[in-house]
Amino acid sequence: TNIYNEIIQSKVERKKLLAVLLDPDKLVLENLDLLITKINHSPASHIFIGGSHVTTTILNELILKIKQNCNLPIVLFPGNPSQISDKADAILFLSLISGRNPDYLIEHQVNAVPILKQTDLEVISTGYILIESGNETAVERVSKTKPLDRNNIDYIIQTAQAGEMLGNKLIYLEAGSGAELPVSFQTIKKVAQNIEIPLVVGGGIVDLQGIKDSYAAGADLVVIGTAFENDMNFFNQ
Ligand code: 1GP
Repeated sequence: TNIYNEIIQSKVERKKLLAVLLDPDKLVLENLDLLITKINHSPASHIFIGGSHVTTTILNELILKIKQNCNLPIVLFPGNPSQISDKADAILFLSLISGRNPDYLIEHQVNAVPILKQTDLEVISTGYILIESGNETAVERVSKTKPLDRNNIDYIIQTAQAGEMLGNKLIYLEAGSGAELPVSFQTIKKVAQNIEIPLVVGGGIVDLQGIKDSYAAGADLVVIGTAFENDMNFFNQ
């Protein structure tokens, strides 16, 4: 199967997608079976795996364990090239196009190529746009970039369109994990109206209404990390 084609197909059919983001740094392996059961009973369509300090050894083990009991596609959402595992199905090949730090625009991507060439991972070019969300988030700290002004929607649109013109296959509007404010309804709406490629939205979405609102605004795929991390019954509310 081709994960990107399935995302496109869902967009055509207006079927909304949901990714649960698992951070290997925060997972307790003993709880994994229960966690997977909860994911299997949730509306999740994808599992994203990523974090700030992940090592490959844990990553391989974790993915293999998930795959034993779960059929959802596993997509890497890496912070740097050390977070690549050939056990996953695909990788969001991110370029932080809201930032002006060459390391996260192209340097890490160049360094990742020799590793990616040794895997069968499906590589999905993703324009990653960090948007100001109240508090300083890990993405901002780690990438040493400034998020885009959340009120300057025109500039956010322009950034997304630049990503699309450069050949990105997805645009990811990111408020940052644990963000105080999620990406605004208006921003999602305007960006969705102005690009053709699928739109991913995440960061700071803490209830089911937030997911619905993001879909209604035009998000094709919503990412939930912290809320599910804090409450395994999040999707059964
Ligand atoms: C972070 O968009 C994801 O990259 C999810 O954020 O942890 O706030 O759900 P949360």
